[in-house]
Amino acid sequence: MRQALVSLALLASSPVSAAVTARDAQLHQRELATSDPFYPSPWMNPEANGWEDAYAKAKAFVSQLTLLEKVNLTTGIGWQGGQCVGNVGSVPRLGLRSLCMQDSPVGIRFGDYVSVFPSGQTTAATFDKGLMNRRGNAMGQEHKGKGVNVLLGPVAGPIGRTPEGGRNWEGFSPDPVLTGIALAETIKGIQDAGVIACAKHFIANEQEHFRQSGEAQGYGFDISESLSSNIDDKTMHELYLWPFADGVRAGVGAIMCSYNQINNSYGCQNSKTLNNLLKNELGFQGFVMSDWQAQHTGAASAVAGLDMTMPGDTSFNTGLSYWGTNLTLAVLNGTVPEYRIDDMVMRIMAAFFKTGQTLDLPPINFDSWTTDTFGPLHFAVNEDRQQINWHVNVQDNHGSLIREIAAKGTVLLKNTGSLPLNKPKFLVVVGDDAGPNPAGPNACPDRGCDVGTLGMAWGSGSANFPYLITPDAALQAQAIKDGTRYESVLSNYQLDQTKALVTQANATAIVFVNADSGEGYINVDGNEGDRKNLTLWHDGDALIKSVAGWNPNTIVVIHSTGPVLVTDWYDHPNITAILWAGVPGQESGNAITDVLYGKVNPSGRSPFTWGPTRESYGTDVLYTPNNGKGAPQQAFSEGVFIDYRHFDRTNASVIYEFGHGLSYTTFQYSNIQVVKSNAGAYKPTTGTTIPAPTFGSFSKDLKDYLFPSDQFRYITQYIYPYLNSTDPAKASLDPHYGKTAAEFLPPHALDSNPQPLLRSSGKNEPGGNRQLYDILYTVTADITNTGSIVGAEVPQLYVSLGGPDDPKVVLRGFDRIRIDPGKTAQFRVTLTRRDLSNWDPAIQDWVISKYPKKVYIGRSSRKLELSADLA
Ligand SMILES: *[C@@H]1O[C@H](CO)[C@@H](O)[C@H](O)[C@H]1NC(C)=O
Ligand SMILES: *[C@@H]1O[C@H](CO)[C@@H](O)[C@H](O)[C@H]1NC(C)=O
Ligand SMILES: *[C@@H]1O[C@H](CO)[C@@H](O)[C@H](O)[C@H]1NC(C)=O
Ligand SMILES: *[C@@H]1O[C@H](CO)[C@@H](O)[C@H](O)[C@H]1NC(C)=O
Ligand SMILES: *[C@@H]1O[C@H](CO)[C@@H](O)[C@H](O)[C@H]1NC(C)=O
Ligand SMILES: *[C@@H]1O[C@H](CO)[C@@H](O)[C@H](O)[C@H]1NC(C)=O
Ligand SMILES: *[C@@H]1O[C@H](CO)[C@@H](O)[C@H](O)[C@H]1NC(C)=O
Ligand SMILES: *[C@@H]1O[C@H](CO)[C@@H](O)[C@H](O)[C@H]1NC(C)=O
Ligand SMILES: CC(=O)N[C@H]1CO[C@H](CO)[C@@H](O)[C@@H]1O
Repeated sequence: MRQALVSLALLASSPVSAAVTARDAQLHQRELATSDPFYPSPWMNPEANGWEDAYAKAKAFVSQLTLLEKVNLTTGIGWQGGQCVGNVGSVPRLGLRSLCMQDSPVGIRFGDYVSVFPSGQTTAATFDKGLMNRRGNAMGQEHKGKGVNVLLGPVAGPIGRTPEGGRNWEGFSPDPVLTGIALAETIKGIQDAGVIACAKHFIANEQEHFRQSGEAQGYGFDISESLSSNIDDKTMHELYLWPFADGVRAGVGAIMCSYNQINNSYGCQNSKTLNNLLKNELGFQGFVMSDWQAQHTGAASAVAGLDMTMPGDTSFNTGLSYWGTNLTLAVLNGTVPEYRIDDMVMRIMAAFFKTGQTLDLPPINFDSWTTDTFGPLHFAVNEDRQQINWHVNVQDNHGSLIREIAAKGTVLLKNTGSLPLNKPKFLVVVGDDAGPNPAGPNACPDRGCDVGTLGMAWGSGSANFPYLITPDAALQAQAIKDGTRYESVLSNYQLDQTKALVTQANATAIVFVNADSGEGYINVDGNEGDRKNLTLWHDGDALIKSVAGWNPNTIVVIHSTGPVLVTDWYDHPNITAILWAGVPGQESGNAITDVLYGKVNPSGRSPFTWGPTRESYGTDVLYTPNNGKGAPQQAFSEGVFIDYRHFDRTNASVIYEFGHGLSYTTFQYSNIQVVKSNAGAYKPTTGTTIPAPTFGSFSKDLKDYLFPSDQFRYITQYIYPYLNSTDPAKASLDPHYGKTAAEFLPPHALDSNPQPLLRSSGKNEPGGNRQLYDILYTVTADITNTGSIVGAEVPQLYVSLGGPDDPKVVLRGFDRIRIDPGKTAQFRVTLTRRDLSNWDPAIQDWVISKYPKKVYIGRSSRKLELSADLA
């Protein structure tokens, strides 16, 4: 079963449980979704734009490598085998140490003296490209300073198909254009700092439940395969793949394939998604790395496009690998063609050189598995005690950037005039979420609890706080400065004490509430990664309603990993302001104080819709297996209609729409202008690739691949490229060893001839056909600050593509513009061919439909004050 490559094989072997429910039986009656094979795996293009120098350097290096050294670079050394969350083998002969892969998208997981940045989702809410870039760059610098080579972020999968999705906060927004821009800016920032970015998780990794069968079994679900995300080709292109195209165009060096299956073929061996979509159509030149234990086959994953396996062992700490020894054997016996292993290593080393890294790497100066200064270099097996932590402080002055992003990512959802605060007479701050975790900000491993203020959500996407400024601490400091009387009740349940305070004359009440989520391996209060509901935690609704019942000036601040239901109280007359402060990172309290007091005039915009009920979103996590013991089937039948596209489809009412956010000043929109450019007609790409190149040569004598005998220091459980025996079947430890390539590889998997280019791909341009990015229109509008204080506005441009199957409008551009009172600024967006196209599955290309198109500019997805035809 594990060797099944083509999904049909998997289908054929899917056990039908006797206890299937009626619904399950129905599912079995129809055919499960399948994924078409696409082979051979594309090899690098020496002329790919932006990669030419890197290619030349990689070629010079890879040409010197032996097969064993090549295999070393593709295979992790095993879980907790080295200092980072992932390490590959080294090339001592040429002076290259083990490359270090490290979480996370908000900082350095398991690091000390590191910063904790606002979440991706909070950063998206700034709608500020410059801040997205600077955040990426600052995180890149911190990783660089610790000796990390690959930063495992940013995230575009999940994109946020369902608001309950546990890891949505790690990504940016359910809108693909906002996510695509944020992903690209973060990648550029990280890679400018000299570290490879790894965009993840590719692709359709939209929920935590059932992402790995083992994890699901741990929760008591009897399934043997991971969830399958079943997506049609049009939805794939117009929604889920879109941001990754921006990432590839930005030059991302690595992409992580995901745990889930796509159309019943695993993310790390799906030749359609990896070979066809990513490497061929998008022209991705970097390397594909597996998520941790997401690899399920050896040769099959190699020919399907996987380039690096993480953390290298078949499952944690087996000491065995699908690659390592097995990859050496597979190349020697011809199951994996020589050009494929060469291409894997070319991709890894090209990404390495492209980001300015050199062979004389500084040492890794931290350890993921202990904060002790001295400890085992190989933690899993407690071997080689030495200094492993140098406690290098890499924070620089990133705290001020973190504060700025968190403040500018805070969304003022409602304000009837109580904000900004100006030396209030008496401030009462209420709620668990205003205070500290009494056990410390890092008390819960990987932030796997919801105690105290929500500065960071849980899972591998977290990092250790160097400090955490709570709202209580920062607001109290401000109060003391202002001569404001200040009291706080840092609990949701001290209602008598709370009432006694907020009913006093002159009291302004600020209620802090939250809702948390995270990665599937941690269960917090019955939330197995994904949220089990969309309500506030710790009876937050009851607290808000109580306080608002007692106090006429109640301000609510929400920290959360996505939308929560505010339906019961958002229009309460005593609730004078509501703010969403996302997941802000270490400067939480300072950032919210800046906004509440008007030191930062709010300009954050909601990167998702606030629906009235859970059901109103039209999508939800699949919480119960629906395919017997086989892979649960998640049909993405809503197509591109997620979030605001869904609500707009039926003109359904929402509480706060996508793109909504208020300011302390006012803006007026006027004077939309559309200028058409002459881009010429679209020309499909034609021609072929070069034939598959190989670099260097290798011996076919198995004796040359045995473990080095002379004084070789063998580390227990370590994954090596070597053989234990010149009998390949013995060396592989695989009872089925000897199956020929023809027996288990699909047609063309070994083909090294020049391959036809796809019409939608670039000749030499990563990201797709160059002409998809031709500018067809430039749209401008004037934005005037009609209030009396300086502020930033986030004008948004939406397009109606006009067809019966198209969303009412789709976001295509935005900016965050600071405008002085009384002054006018110009908002300008260029619209590309891709922006105005639909994916046509029949011709396999982007096409501009015949339907009339319109452009809208406004302050949110539902406040579209200006419009014009795109003629
Ligand atoms: C999944 O199946 C749908 C329906 O046949 C197809 O349109 C789509 O391209 C497939 N996607 C993948 C990745 O196999
Ligand atoms: C492979 O990597 C291991 C671990 O870093 C190292 O000990 C070994 O020498 C490397 N093998 C080769 C052939 O370079
Ligand atoms: C080789 O791969 C097979 C699975 O394909 C696995 O059972 C075996 O343990 C691996 N061998 C080694 C030496 O890691
Ligand atoms: C080649 O090696 C791979 C990896 O160990 C193994 O799975 C396969 O059965 C081998 N095939 C032949 C023909 O020896
Ligand atoms: C404080 O409360 C008293 C009693 O209600 C009222 O007279 C006074 O105007 C209030 N002062 C402020 C600054 O709100
Ligand atoms: C929703 O989940 C949270 C967190 O587990 C819990 O505190 C809350 O009580 C739940 N809400 C409802 C209405 O069950
Ligand atoms: C608003 O607050 C006042 C106390 O100032 C209270 O009497 C009133 O009932 C509250 N309004 C609502 C709708 O709860
Ligand atoms: C959508 O709803 C709004 C507000 O309820 C209403 O004004 C508008 O006419 C509706 N539009 C359509 C197309 O139904
Ligand atoms: C996979 C495997 O068989 N590994 C063995 C190779 O040889 C070393 C040294 O003799 C053993 O310790 C490994 O277990």
